[in-house]
Amino acid sequence: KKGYVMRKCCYEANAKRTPFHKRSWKMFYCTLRDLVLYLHKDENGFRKNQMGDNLHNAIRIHHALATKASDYTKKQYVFRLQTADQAEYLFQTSDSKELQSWIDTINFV
Ligand code: I3P
Repeated sequence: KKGYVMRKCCYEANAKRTPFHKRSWKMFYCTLRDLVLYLHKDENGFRKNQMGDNLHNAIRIHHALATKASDYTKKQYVFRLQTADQAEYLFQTSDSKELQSWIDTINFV
């Protein structure tokens, strides 16, 4: 699965709260491959380097959980991703169909 999403970091590994200057929403071209979610700047970045422009922008989703973030009311179509190493992110998708599709893809790969 591939597509543009907005992402916000909430917690880093080991449930460490993301510092204020790193908590803003950012757009990424997101691709899921081999249990890793790669976050590229744009589609160009994806074509140039299929493994990710930046390995820091790769999220391992083995034993991760995606759920609708119904408690987050500032934006629509947002899901929460909790990773095995206890990091946590919010992702905003474009509509309810995309929302469900990302959640299912992440949880059932
Ligand atoms: C963050 C930015 C985020 C906001 C976050 C801010 O500031 O405004 O949009 O999250 O609030 O810290 P900055 O741009 O300086 O990084 P929301 O959009 O969810 O409000 P937070 O600290 O309450 O997560």
